[in-house]
Amino acid sequence: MAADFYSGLLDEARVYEYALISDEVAALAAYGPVSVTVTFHANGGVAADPASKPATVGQPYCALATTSRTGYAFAGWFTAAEGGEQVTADTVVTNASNHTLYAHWTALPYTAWVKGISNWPEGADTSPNGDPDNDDLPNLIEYAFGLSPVQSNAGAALLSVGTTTVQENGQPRTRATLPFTPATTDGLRFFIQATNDLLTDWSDLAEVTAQVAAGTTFTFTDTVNLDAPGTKRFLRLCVETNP
Ligand SMILES: [Ca+2]
Ligand SMILES: [Ca+2]
Repeated sequence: MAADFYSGLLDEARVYEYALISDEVAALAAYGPVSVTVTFHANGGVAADPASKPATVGQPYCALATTSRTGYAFAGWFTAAEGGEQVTADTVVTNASNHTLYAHWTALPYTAWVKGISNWPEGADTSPNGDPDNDDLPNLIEYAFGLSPVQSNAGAALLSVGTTTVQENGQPRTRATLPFTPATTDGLRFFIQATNDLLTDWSDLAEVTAQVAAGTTFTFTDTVNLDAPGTKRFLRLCVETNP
């Protein structure tokens, strides 16, 4: 009646759930490998790949599923949708029942800001490019400059193009400047884009993320001299979330 004894041990394992001690795991393994199905619950993320996999009690989980979620950083697989124990590829399987692992997520700074605004209108587009207050400032710009995404800031002077004189080969040269003062740099990247005539596409001129600090005016100085007759230059600031 070895088969009865075997199933009896399995029942005992179910009672213990996650709390099998190593001796018990070894005892189970001694009667042959116990296979379970591990299901991956993305918990708000895109469907896990794979959706499930077999695992063996007493052995490590090995490769776990992948998933992702816009605006969030993956924080790992856990034994519960909230809280629970973290499971990694090296974690030894002690749950002798089929079970589910849940993705946990950490909100990225922009997402945390969105969640912190309590009075979004019903159905408002809270994405970085959304503009529910119709002030022509995308939500991401409102975040970067400390404005309200639900209250119009139309006409706010966030950028002011100017000029400065630089010395080049001992000669004074006039160049365009673009000063701006972000309220935060948390989770953001800042680029300067330029075009000579507005007819061609804007192109990235410089990434200035490392030089920009919250609450401090950063002045970008262009690379093109404006002294030659007919020279035109257009600069703009581009803000992106930092994945
Ligand atoms: Ca807006
Ligand atoms: Ca606004």
